[in-house]
Amino acid sequence: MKFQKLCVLGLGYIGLPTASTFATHGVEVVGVDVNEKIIETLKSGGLHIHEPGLGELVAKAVQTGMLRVATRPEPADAFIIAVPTPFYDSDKRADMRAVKSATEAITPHLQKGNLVVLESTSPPRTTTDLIVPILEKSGLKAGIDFHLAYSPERVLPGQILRELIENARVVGGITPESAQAGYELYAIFVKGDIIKTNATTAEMVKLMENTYRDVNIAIANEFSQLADSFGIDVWEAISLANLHPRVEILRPGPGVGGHCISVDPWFLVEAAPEKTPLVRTAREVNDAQPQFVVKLVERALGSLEGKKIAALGLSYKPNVDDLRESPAVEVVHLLQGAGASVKTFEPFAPNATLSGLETVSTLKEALAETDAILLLVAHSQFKELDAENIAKMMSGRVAVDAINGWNVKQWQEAGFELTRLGVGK
Ligand code: SAJ
Repeated sequence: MKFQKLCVLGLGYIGLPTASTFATHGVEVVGVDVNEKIIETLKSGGLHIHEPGLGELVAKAVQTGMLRVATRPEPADAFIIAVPTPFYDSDKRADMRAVKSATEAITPHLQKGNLVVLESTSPPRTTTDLIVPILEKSGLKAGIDFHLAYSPERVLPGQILRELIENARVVGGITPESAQAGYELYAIFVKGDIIKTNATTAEMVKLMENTYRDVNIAIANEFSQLADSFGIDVWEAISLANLHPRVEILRPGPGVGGHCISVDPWFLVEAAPEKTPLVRTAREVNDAQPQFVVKLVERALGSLEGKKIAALGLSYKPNVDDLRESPAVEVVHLLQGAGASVKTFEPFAPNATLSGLETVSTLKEALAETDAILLLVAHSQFKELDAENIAKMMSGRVAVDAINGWNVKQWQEAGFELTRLGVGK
């Protein structure tokens, strides 16, 4: 198939890099977002998200005239849907409203021979059961008059531009011809293998990948609680267990955050509640981990009431600025709920304002007159902190390390009583 013009719906962490990459590979791209602010920002040469290298890529795509942005789709050879699929907090069901309305926006422009690809992470059977009926309102038949495929995105935030091109890509078509059309579209820039399958398998692949990771982190977190009870060091035990050639235990921590791994397993639970006891329990174990961190801090300080704590890190993982679903934020809320007064410092988002949180923009401000220092995110700059220096900046000598980022000896020598997650006495 020839793809001269492409419409990408949703200009977020996935859509914008995808649109720009196609544009810099010779395809005319219209990037669509319903958020007018985003469109204005992009039109004026700005960027609404942070991702290394993305600014330069977008600028290049725009300057060559191959990328335009708009609030509505227009006729094209192919359409890619890359809008968010969050979940409803109340019952953890997938919120498919953005996918639905993006699909509805394509329908009037759909022509014979077009290809539509859904990239948004979605519950199994979304492509066949939700997307097909909406697109067929055009009067065209899916799989006969137009191609339809699902292709999950598997890039890691922070490395999106490289992984977009190099990662293996799964393309699931509602017919073999649709899978082939999807293959030809991504072959424009993907250097990794492109594997064809059916749409529902491709949907499951994405959910299985992130659920696998969630379950594996859950067992690491459960081990951290067991180690605490049995008076051993989970970090030592994990490194010894990992000497086994077929064992690879992940890292415990304050919980699992981000907009993917802490969300996607719920799509499986929603789709088959009676068949997912393990998946559900893993989610619950990871969601309970912030509470465990709070217990550690309480143990270290005797009580939390009226105590002053400096919390280091708010992002969902090291060296990123993304605060979505972050367990660190949850820990701070819980500490405050238990009567502590917490100052938070997030060097990757120094100006972030989060409701109910006291954020400061320097370490010095965070530490002034505090009883305890709490490490929540393993940012490189936090791991390298000098304990002697820290001691001079705060009044207390209590340190809690929730992610195994600090050297025990160094902190003890600086006079700290160091409590570590997963290390019992
Ligand atoms: N975490 C741990 N212990 C570990 C590893 C991670 O507690 O040993 C925590 C992190 O701190 C973080 C969360 O898990 O809070 C998730 O972080 P991550 O780095 O594992 O993954 P994400 O959410 O940044 O990106 C994932 C990736 N999926 C997999 O690795 C299977 C990525 O490839 C996907 O594209 C992305 O989800 C997505 O969009 O679904």
